[in-house]
Order: sequence, then C-alpha cells, then structure tokens
Amino acid sequence: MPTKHHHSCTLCEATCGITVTVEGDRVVDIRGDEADPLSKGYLCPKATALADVHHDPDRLRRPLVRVGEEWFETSWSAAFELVAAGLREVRDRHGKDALAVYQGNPTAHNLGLITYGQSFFRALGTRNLYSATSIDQLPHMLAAYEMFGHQLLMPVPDLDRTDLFVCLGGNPAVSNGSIMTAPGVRARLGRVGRVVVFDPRRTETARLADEHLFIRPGTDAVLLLSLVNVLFAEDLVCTGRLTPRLIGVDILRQVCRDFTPERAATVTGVDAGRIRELARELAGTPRAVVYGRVGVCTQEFGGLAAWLLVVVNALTGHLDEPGGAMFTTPAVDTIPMTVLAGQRGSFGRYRSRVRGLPEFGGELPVAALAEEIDTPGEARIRGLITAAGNPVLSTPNGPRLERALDGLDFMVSIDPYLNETTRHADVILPPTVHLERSHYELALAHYAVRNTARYSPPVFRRGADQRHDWEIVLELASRVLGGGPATRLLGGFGPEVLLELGLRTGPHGLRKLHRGLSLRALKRRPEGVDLGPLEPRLPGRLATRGRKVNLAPRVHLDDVPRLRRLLDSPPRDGLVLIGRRQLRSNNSWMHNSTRLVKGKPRCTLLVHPDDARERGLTDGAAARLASATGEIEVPVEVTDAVMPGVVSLPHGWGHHRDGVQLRVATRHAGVSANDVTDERRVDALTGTAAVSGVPVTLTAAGEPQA
Ligand SMILES: Nc1nc2c(c(=O)[nH]1)N[C@H]1C(S)=C(S)[C@@H](COP(=O)(O)OP(=O)(O)OC[C@H]3O[C@@H](n4cnc5c(=O)[nH]c(N)nc54)[C@H](O)[C@@H]3O)O[C@H]1N2
Ligand SMILES: Nc1nc2c(c(=O)[nH]1)N[C@H]1C(S)=C(S)[C@@H](COP(=O)(O)OP(=O)(O)OC[C@H]3O[C@@H](n4cnc5c(=O)[nH]c(N)nc54)[C@H](O)[C@@H]3O)O[C@H]1N2
Ligand code: SF4
Ligand SMILES: [Mo]
Repeated sequence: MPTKHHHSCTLCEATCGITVTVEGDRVVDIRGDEADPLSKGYLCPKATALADVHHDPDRLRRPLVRVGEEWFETSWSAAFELVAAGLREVRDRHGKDALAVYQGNPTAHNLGLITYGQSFFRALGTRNLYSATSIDQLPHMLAAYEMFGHQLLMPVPDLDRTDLFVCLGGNPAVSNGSIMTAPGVRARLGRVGRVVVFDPRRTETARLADEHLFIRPGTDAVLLLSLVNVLFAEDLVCTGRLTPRLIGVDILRQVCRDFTPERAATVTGVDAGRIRELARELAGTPRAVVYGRVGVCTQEFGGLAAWLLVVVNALTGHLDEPGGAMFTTPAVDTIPMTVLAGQRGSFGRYRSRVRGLPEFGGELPVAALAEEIDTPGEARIRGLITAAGNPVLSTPNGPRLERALDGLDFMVSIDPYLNETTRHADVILPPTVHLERSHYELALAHYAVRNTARYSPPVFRRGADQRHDWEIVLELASRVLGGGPATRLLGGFGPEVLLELGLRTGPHGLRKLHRGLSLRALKRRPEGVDLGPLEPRLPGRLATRGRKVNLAPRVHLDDVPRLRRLLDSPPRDGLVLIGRRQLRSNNSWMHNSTRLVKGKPRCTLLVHPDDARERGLTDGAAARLASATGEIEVPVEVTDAVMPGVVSLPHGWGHHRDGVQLRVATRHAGVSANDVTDERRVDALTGTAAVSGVPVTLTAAGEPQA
C-alpha cells in the first residue's frame, strides 16, 4: 500500500512543501503540497530529483577510506578512528589554525549541520573557517551587521504586497528567490504592479518583467549611488516613520555628490534619463522595493552595492514598511539568541595570513583558501574538513585549490558523494540525505516573504548503518575535542530538542500560551502553519546601540573612494565573464539525476552576435575561453540576450575529473566556470570572491591565442 508523507524540498531557498508517496522502500511520486501555507502546491523540476538522490546507486552509504588512488568501504568506527587520529595529529603538531573547515551551501538547509556542525567547527578554535558565504551573500551580511547591528538582519522584499520591484543581479524566476524565500516566484512576480530588472543578461526574470535594462557587470554601486544623488538633488528623500532612527543621512548627501546620472551612465551603460525617472518612481510609489542578489554580491564592488540597496530603500521610505524591504518574525528566532550569546557578528577582527583578507563572522574569505594551503610558512593549513561543500567546482580557481588539496596532510569530507572535491579526501563520511532525516527551516525562515513554520519528520527510516550529519559531527567533536558532558547530553537528544526550545521561547511560542507553537503542535500540522504577513519590526528588532540604523557605516564610506576611481576610469575594452543559474541545476551537485540533465547540453557560453562575429564564432562552435588563471573549451550559443562585451557561463559543471563517482554527471560533464575565475579578484571591502565580471579572451577553438 502506498503511503503519503508531507515533507520539505530543501534544495533551494524556496523550501517548498512537498508530498512524497512511498511504496515499500521506493519513492513513487513527489508533488507540491497544496496545503503548504507558503508554497501552496508549487514545485520546480528539481524536487522530483530528491527521489533520484535518495535512490542514487552512486550515493555513498558507508564511509570510504582512500589508500593511494583506491577507495575502500569501512565501518563507521574504523572511519571515525582514522579521522580523529588525522585531525588530532594536525592540531597537535601544527596548532589549531592548521586545521581548516569549509562548509558548503546545503548546510543552510540542514538542521543538524547548522546547529551541531556550526558548534563543532567553531569549537575547533581555528581562524581558518571558510564557507560558501564569501562567494555569496557576505556583502548583504556586512551591510546588516554595520547598519542594523546583526549580521543576520538582512531585510527581505515584501514581494506579495509591493507595487514596484526593482531587481539587480538576481534571477528569481530561475533561482526561486534568494534572501527572499518565495516559492512560485514567477506567479508572485506576475502580481507585482511593475517589475524592473537590471542585469547584463536578458534573464528569465527580465523576460517576465515590465522593463529590462542592461547594466555593465560590477557597476551596480555606481547606479545605486546615482539614484541616491537624484533623491537628494530633487529633494525626494522621504524617510517617514523611521526618520528619528536613521543616522548618516547628511553624510550620504555629501557622498553621492559626484555620482550624477550622467557620469553613472557612462560607467553603467544605463541611460541617465532613466536613472532620474527611476529615482522619482521609487520615491513616488508608496509600496516599492529595490532588491539585489548574487550578481551584486560576487563582484568587485559587492560590499558597496549591498549597502546602497538598503540606503535607497531607506531614503525612499521603503525600509520596514509593507511592500518594501522588511524583517521577518520567524518561529525560531535566532537573532535574540545570538545577541544574548554576544554573537551579533564581527568584521575585520583578524586577516588572512597570506593576502590579509578580512575576517567576517569568524570566517575568512574562501578566495584565500588555496593560498592558505599552498603558501609555505609556519601557520599554513595542513588539514581540512569539508562539510556539504564542493569548493573545487564552486570557488574561484578550482584547479589551484585541487593542487593545494593534494598537498594536505589530512582531509575528511562529510558528503554523500565521491565528487570533484571529496575525491581529494582521505576519508569520506556520508550522511543520510533529505528524505531520511527530519527538517525544519531554521535559517531561511528568517528570509521568507511570509512568516510560516513547518516541521517534517523523515519519510524513510535511515538504515541501521547510516548516520545523520549531526551524529557525524558530534562523534568527531567527542573524539577530537574530548566528549564533555555537554556533548553527551546533546548526543542523547538530537537537533529536535534545540528546535523545541527555540519554538517555545520564540515569538510565536510561550507568549501565546494556549495557541503557542511547539514541536508537538507542528507535528500535528506537517503541511506547515501560517504565521501571517511580514510586519514592521523596527526599531525593536535593531541590535545596534541606541537602536539606530546607521546609513553611513565607516567601513563602507572608506571604500567609496575606490568606487569614485571607477567613475573616473573609462569602461574597459574586451570581454568579461558572468555566470548564470539554470532551473534544472543546483550549484554543482545535482547533475547525477538523469531527469535533470537530459536534453541539449546546457553548459554553454552565451556570446553576443557582435562579439561572436568579431571572433569568427558561430552558434554551436567550440571556443576557447581564457582568463589570467586558466582556459577551457566550451560550446558557444550566439544570442543577443547578453549585452555586447559580456559572456555568460553557468557554474557547477566540469564533472570530467578522474575518479569522480557520478556516473550520470560524468556523461554530461560540461566545464567548470571556476576553472577560469580568478581567486585574486575579490571585493576589496569584504573579500567576497568576484566571480562576476572576470576579464576573459575568446577565440575559436583550435586557433592560436590572440
Ligand atoms: N562562478 C561561480 N561560482 C559560484 C557561484 C556563482 O554564481 N558563480 N555561486 C556561489 C554560491 S551562491 C554558492 S552557494 C556556492 C555553492 O558552493 P558549495 O556549497 O561549495 O557547493 P555545492 O555545489 O552546493 O555542493 C554541495 C555539496 O554538498 C553535498 N551535499 C548535499 N547535501 C548534503 C547534505 O545534506 N549533507 C552533506 N554533508 N553534504 C551534502 C553535495 O554532494 C556537494 O558535494 O557556489 C558558489 N560558486
Ligand atoms: N535552479 C537553481 N536555483 C538556485 C540555485 C541553483 O544553482 N539553481 N542556487 C541557489 C543559490 S546557492 C543561490 S545563492 C541563489 C542565487 O539566486 P540569484 O541571485 O537570483 O541567482 P542568479 O541566477 O545567479 O542571478 C544572478 C544574476 O546576476 C546577473 N549578474 C551578474 N553580474 C552582474 C552584475 O555585475 N550586476 C548585475 N546587476 N547583475 C549581474 C547574472 O546575469 C544573473 O542573472 O539561487 C539559489 N537557487
Ligand atoms: S523551487 Fe524547486 S528546488 Fe527550490 S525548494 Fe521549491 S521545489 Fe525545491
Ligand atoms: Mo548561494
């Protein structure tokens, strides 16, 4: 008899509710859960691939140990023994900082890793903590920290109630929203009065929008500062209810002086008249919001751009107002907890050894990882733990990182696959996957367009010989750091206990005694509960001294002269590379699902017809794409959907590497964009990897390099 279970798709930030129908040990059907209060039955093609991950014959179920080039399955106890010895040896011989950690994106969707994993990795006491944050949302987090006093206080567009949605460097129609959990975003966008998109590519979102404007990669901060310029010049600044809470407005008036729309136009490629108009529209529309995502973060001025997004929303009266940029009220609210624990965030407390890139929130920028391993010196990294990450494909200059990994004394990966990164490990510890574990959206509930809560029990019982991520890290903690009473106590409970505590003490918990949320209450409603639309949260939510919003943080102001130099320099010649996401890809690790990779090869380079003609390239031809760090050969797709001077390649491909155990993915290998991105290109303010806007040259494959 088939049974039906409510669960969560945790592949991306939309976190759609799903129903999973199971017969015996097989998934027979996955659908959107109509009863889910946020996703309401929406599903993208990736959700059904959860079944493929679950049944994947390539998925590891027992620990693997590498001896030379060969892998052997081993028992958990033997594997733990080996790993503990390897990690202890590195720490004992070379000190705490010699052991590095890299945490990947699925951590954010994994209750066990985000609680127990984080605690263990922090308890290791190493400065060499890395994660995907520094090739993703770090600029937004720095802005949140400096402006609102807490790194997690990132505002979310109140998408369902806005009349004007201005989107820079995001493609929610494909990504389904980021720092904006909004399942079924296409339908939601359809209900917005006007959508305006700034992107160097006419994206799927741009095609749905009322207006799309090409913008030169890396110039968003100039555009935003010119909007600020118009707001002041035309006396359009209107800060509304928050006025007594805002500091720095007068400083902004000075800072934006040089950034006139005319000067911005020459840098950004956006018409000056249109910039003026947009400033007026933003100021004149009661419910409007400016939103920016990965494209504005992973570029050389990401820190400034993320700051200025908040500034424009604040100066037009759209901060913390319905239809504007708002803050959530999640059922488990980690913000007061972390404030109590003194963990509001931090910036620049120390710097990376080799290049001096700044610490943020206790982590160093991942663009520095390879050099911290391969540059000789006392404090170099000798051991590495990766958890839920694939930095070889996902971080800049993957090939350098690969070479560096081979030079480590010891490496362990907590990962269900033998892939491009984990193949370099000495031991792989494979956790259970999505349908075998419970789920609660601890992190991303802080960034949803509506407050909801959902707890999903596991669909399948894990096999007797399988371990959850949290059990793996807890075991490592006890073996490497010594299992104190706290470790044993936590081990007895699992993350559910933390969840229960969080729910009961959260804003929807105890305070509403009889109706209060608890784990039991959520278990009775596995489709999820609705907690209402976003509500104004300021000033109460601010974690700054005096509960003020700092619109002009010193660290951002100090970086403005660098932007001014961009304003003064002529646009550079030649091509630059940007990325793109695809509906049936999920970063680097879902290409082993046949249903997601079938069809035409998707790892293609988009080239504008003028640029193609100049280089004698025709549609479908193979081209050689070269940068300062490397070169790859890739098929070209000639299209005017990219602006002249810009080429676009998706990231997360390049599965041809030897020894990878991904039988489907290796047949659809593609090439890795991060074979040509440059780890030396970072946003100087935040250290975020600038994988967007990489200078490249393009020639027909087989021709000598120009
Ligand atoms: N050029 C370029 N590079 C980029 C980007 C870009 O736009 N352009 N985007 C960046 C962004 S935004 C991100 S978030 C990063 C992503 O970078 P990463 O997080 O490093 O890489 P992923 O591809 O998400 O790989 C996830 C890994 O986790 C494993 N995994 C999946 N689920 C689980 C689980 O539940 N537990 C454990 N232990 N492991 C699991 C998978 O097998 C895989 O090895 O890439 C970044 N890199
Ligand atoms: N299907 C799918 N969904 C995903 C993912 C996935 O891999 N596949 N990954 C998830 C992850 S980890 C994340 S972080 C989110 C990201 O979510 P989004 O940010 O919405 O995703 P992207 O498609 O990378 O959008 C970035 C856009 O920025 C543009 N861009 C590049 N450079 C610039 C620039 O300098 N200025 C401007 N204005 N635009 C620029 C690119 O052309 C691209 O359209 O998506 C999540 N959702
Ligand atoms: S949009 Fe797709 S991948 Fe993302 S949570 Fe929903 S179903 Fe899963
Ligand atoms: Mo990401």
